[in-house]
Amino acid sequence: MGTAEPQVAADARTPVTDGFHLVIDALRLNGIDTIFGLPGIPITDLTRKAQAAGMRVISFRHEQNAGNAAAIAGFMTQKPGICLTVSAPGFLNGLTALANATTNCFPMILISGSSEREIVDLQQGDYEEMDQLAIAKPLAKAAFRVLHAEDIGVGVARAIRAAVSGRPGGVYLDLPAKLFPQSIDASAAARSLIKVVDPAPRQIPAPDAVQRALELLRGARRPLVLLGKGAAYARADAEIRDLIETTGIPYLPMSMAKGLLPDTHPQCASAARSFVLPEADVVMLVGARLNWLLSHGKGKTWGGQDAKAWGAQKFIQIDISPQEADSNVRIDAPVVGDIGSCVSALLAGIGSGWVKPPAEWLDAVAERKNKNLARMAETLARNPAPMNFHSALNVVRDIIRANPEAVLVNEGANALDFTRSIVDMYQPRKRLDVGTWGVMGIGMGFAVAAAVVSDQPVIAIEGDSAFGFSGMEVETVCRYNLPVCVVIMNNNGVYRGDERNPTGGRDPAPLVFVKDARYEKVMQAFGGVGVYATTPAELRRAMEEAIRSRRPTLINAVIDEGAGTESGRITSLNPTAKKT
Ligand code: ADP
Ligand code: TPW
Ligand code: MG
Repeated sequence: MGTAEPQVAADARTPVTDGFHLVIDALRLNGIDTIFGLPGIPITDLTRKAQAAGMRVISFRHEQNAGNAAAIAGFMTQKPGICLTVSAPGFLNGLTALANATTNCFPMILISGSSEREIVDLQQGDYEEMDQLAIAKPLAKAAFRVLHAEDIGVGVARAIRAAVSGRPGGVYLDLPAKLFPQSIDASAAARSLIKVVDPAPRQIPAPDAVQRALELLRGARRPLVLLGKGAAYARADAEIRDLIETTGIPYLPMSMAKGLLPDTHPQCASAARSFVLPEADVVMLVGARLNWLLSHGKGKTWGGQDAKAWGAQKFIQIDISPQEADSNVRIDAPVVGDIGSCVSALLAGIGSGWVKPPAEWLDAVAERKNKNLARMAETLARNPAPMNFHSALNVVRDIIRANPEAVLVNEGANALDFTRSIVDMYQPRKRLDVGTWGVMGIGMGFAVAAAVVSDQPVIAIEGDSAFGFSGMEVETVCRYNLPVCVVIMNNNGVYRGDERNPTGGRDPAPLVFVKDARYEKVMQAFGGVGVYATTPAELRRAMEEAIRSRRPTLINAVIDEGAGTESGRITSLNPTAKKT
């Protein structure tokens, strides 16, 4: 496909360049140095030329994993992650990740090659024909198409701004095949490029909104702060810590906000979650939405009489999106702005005369927390045979404590919920998981991106079902020799592995897999290290060695097939769940 190198025009005096080089130049000019993708017509040469130009090009085995990698790279760096795919089927494979990125407020740009417009629009049956722009629009924060080489600079600039400004999200950029070989005068091309100035402008909150929030906080008897992944994304780590410690208010981190302050912080109320949510009188949300993960701010979780009833709380919500407030319950004090600016404004307004929350409240939280932590410690100390989630995750907990810089990727149901509650995080943006949708399949894409972006060891704790969605990417892990240690919590199935076909017929039950599957051999097939572990001691040894060696490793941790519960901890969303 396409022309290879910048050419010289017929008169041999005017240097020209082409669409391929302009796309690469536009990205690099904006500090984007990595592409996650999968080659093929019409973007094969783009991947080659990007690598030749010094970009990192990480080629995957399926576009969904490249897309998930781009999305989480965006979350980790505040720069849009780039996913590059071919037309129709490749584009569609990447689209799930794009939609997931938009849902989670992760900045990414899906760039897909597309077929010939004239043929697509007349539906004449082009190679991989599809009206990709129209299909992407409802799933993306924004979608653009570039038809002329001189517009590539504008197209890339718009895509970057759309992805990272305001509430971040997924952006689609459609690049038709014909664009790439278009030649253009090199000096005109250089002038057409845009280095985006201030792509994610600060948004300073209104002073009266800050005052309103402070008044509510001052009057609270039982205040609580909820930190969400928006707070983790914002990189206002020092300000957030300052706010929490200055006010003395207990806080709860949402899953991907774990580690924003160490989970072992004395004010962390995670172990008393079911106590603090209904008991709190003023709740301040910092980059967290009152969606299903917080029971929509109402119902019994929040002290309401039944599932629909509101509790008695008053809410403060810090968010960059002015439309977020009142989405589920009344927000008494919305503070609209970027989290860094909002938290700084709150801190400035607090001044020196701040009175910490009543001892009664802090003592009650501490008492509940200590009781639950003691109970958890007892459970973790047990060493049952076969190994269960607790005894396996007790090892992971120790490993992360000893290696707090490691990135933890996590998906599954029980494998997710138990890891979230058992494994403490100590540093911001180190826990990457299924996010707002609870989507399976993020595992290997996130793990590859985390290793590429951070160069830190990555530990992926995967349900055996969850792993299956992206498992082929262990080849990618091996090919790029990434320090990724995958631990499969292998309980022979979705939620558990002990179901039977009630008819006694020849087919297995829908939730179970091949018994005693040897997942570690998948990693061995590509030259990585595979370990079969049936005890916590074996698991510990293998994980320590993986961290030490930085070699691609997959540990098949064999878990009691009857240990899990249906849907993990979200049985409330599954009222017909099989009781176990
Ligand atoms: P969680 O799942 O952890 O509760 P959500 O994804 O539901 O978190 O919420 C994240 C929120 O953070 C979104 O409403 C988003 O608009 C907001 N957000 C993202 N980045 C920023 C930022 N820099 N400043 C303020 N709010 C932000
Ligand atoms: C894209 C539904 C939620 S959790 C899960 C599925 C299939 C797998 C649970 O089994 P696993 O974990 O991973 O073995 P464990 O420890 O409980 O045994 N398709 C998509 N997303 C979701 N969420 C599902 C299906 C689901
Ligand atoms: Mg399982």
